[in-house]
Amino acid sequence: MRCEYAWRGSVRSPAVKERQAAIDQACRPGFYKASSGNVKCSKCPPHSYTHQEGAVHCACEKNYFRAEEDPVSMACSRPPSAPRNVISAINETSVILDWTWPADSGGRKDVIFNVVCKRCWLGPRQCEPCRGAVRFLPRATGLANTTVTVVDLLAHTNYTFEIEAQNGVSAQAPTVRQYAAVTITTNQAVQAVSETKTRKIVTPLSTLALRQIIQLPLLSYKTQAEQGDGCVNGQSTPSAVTVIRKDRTSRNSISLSWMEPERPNGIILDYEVKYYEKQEQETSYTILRSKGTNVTLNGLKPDTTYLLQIRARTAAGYGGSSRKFEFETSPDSFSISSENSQVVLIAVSSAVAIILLTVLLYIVISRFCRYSKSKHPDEKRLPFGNGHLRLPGIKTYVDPHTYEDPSQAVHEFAKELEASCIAIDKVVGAGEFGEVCSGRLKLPSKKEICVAIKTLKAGYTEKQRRDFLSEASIMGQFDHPNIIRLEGVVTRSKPVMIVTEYMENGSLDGFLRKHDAQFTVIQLVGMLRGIASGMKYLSDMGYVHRDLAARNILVNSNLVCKVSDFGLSRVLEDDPEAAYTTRGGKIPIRWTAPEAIAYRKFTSASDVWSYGIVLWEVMSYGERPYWEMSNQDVIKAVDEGYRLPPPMECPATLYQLMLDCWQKDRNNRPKFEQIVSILDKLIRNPSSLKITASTTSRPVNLLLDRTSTDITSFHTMGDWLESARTLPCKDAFSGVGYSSCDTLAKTSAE
Ligand code: ACK
Repeated sequence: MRCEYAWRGSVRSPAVKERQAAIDQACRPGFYKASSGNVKCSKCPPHSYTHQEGAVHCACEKNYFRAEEDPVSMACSRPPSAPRNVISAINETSVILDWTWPADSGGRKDVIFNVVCKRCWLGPRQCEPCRGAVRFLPRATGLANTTVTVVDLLAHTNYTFEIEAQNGVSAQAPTVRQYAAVTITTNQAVQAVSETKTRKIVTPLSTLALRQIIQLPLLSYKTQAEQGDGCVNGQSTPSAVTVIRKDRTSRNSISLSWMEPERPNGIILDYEVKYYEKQEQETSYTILRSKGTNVTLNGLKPDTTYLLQIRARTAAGYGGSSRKFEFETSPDSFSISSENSQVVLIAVSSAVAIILLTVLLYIVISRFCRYSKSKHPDEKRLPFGNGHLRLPGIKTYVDPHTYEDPSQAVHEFAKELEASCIAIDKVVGAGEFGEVCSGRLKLPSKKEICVAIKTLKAGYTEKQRRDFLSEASIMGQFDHPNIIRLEGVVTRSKPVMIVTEYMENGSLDGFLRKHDAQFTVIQLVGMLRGIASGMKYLSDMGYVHRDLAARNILVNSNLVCKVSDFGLSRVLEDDPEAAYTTRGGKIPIRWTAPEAIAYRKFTSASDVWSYGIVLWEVMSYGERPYWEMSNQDVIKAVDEGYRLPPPMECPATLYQLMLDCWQKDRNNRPKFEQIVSILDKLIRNPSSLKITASTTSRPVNLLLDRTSTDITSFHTMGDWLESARTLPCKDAFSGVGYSSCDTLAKTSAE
């Protein structure tokens, strides 16, 4: 009001005069005025310009446009970038395509997707537009959501789907098509045949036959490495299988098992096992496909040498073939057949004798050897190494504390590296004992690799040095794609260092927070599967982690998650989450099972509880478990039967798995082996992930034996506790129809 008055008045302030002058004047370059009259010149909106005076609008910069209906005051925009992370889940002759929003929407909100279907032939790549009955649900063009179902495809046929992103200005840049493509085959066996040569016999393992193919996207995230330190893995297909073991041989069959490739670079969908008679020189061979890491080759000739190669397949394709392994079937005289009962008798009695001898040997050795002073007081172990006996076929974790001289343990399990082979590039974090750096390791006649280097800061005590190196003694005993790999240690010069493989995306909790809501459920389940597989390996080795949490999982550039943090003193000293309990121990309360908090009962089953918390952290993109509740309140609530509610949009199947991991009775929790197989089944059957916990009635055991409410309504811990006290129990988990791991496995298998 006062301003208006001043304008009308005869005496104008300098500011008012200036403004009036701006209105009266023609606009300067860089400014425009859409209508003449009493309006001020406006600055050109983003991505537009004027070079002349008196402009009534601003022209768009190169490669930027304005849609017809865009006002001149709107920023110029451009077509979106391509959709990302396309996933296809095939079910016989239909496929569900799922993708994520383009990284760049071009500065507009009106992004839509069009799906183009092409039928392709292998060999010289030829495609033609899909004809006939192929149907898209809801439709092929103008999709606002990031999913489409394509039905009525032909069986045994290759298709390429191009998913194009468009916005209101795409029509103005018709030459730039921004699309992501995915190629699928509606029948797995046929695709395999086309890759073999000469006489081919493809034998899908009937019980293991893969009915669905999931094509995970080539995962690539901008990493620290890509930002400048040159540490990019660059590999997308799995590395070669290097360890193959013969388990059993008979006249006509050989059973084999193998280790997962060292770098799976994604989820392994299956393995191709190719074998042939050595004397046939690969002119005729058989191919088997196996979902697991073992296979039995049947129908072989007695006393014959076979050559065999294995390669793993992920969504990125086949990895390199293993070298050729040679195996022989037993000669006729070794056959165990019903006609030769005498041989059977001899074989059985020899086996019994061997078992008895082994047991006897074990008892004698147990008497003489000191039991391991394990860090798990309830779990006694037979030590080996350090002059102790190794029992063949049993690989068990050895507690470095069982060594009188712990530095001996380091040298038994970790390779000593020359400091001159290590180049430190930059500091990436801080550990309990010193800095964590990224760098490179170049060993003689080996390729340079990227590494993480943990250093021991100057002025350490002997105990600190021992504790620091104990992590290497533990890590050095493990060899698994989901466990952080130790490259070696530097102990003979200063600074003392532990060198491990480099994980470009750092800790999982931070990584998830940084990429909030950016992954598909399948990607998250893929990560969780990796963690479960690493934990299965640790529990098989008899190692109890005690501090499994997203902050102790590292992620590489291929989204492979690896369990880390194996320091002996770690749980007591290192973890900022660890708090003192009434019994004096220091424990990361929110991640720890009640029996471990109450009476220090740390077992693989308590690790499973922690895994359930990691599952919750992953599905909530790094949310803090139990939010702002105090440790004391968490202990009390968990003890009273309260459990964390499902994270937003969490599939019901995964929430059920969490609840199973949080069973009060540790014997009722699933084993890591079961968790791996449950997650595998979910990955192979993505529709089982479609029902979210927030859209179903609550699971029966959300609050164990307490009453509760619909889980949709929990937004804060307060809501959850409040409703838990007041509202009546609702239906059981009707949408999914299971309430334990066994039934979960069954449901997802179906
Ligand atoms: O979340 P971050 O970046 O990942 O910060 C922590 C920090 O060091 C202290 O632990 C990072 N870090 C630890 N080990 C590795 C590794 N092997 N590769 C890459 N980063 C690592 C961790």
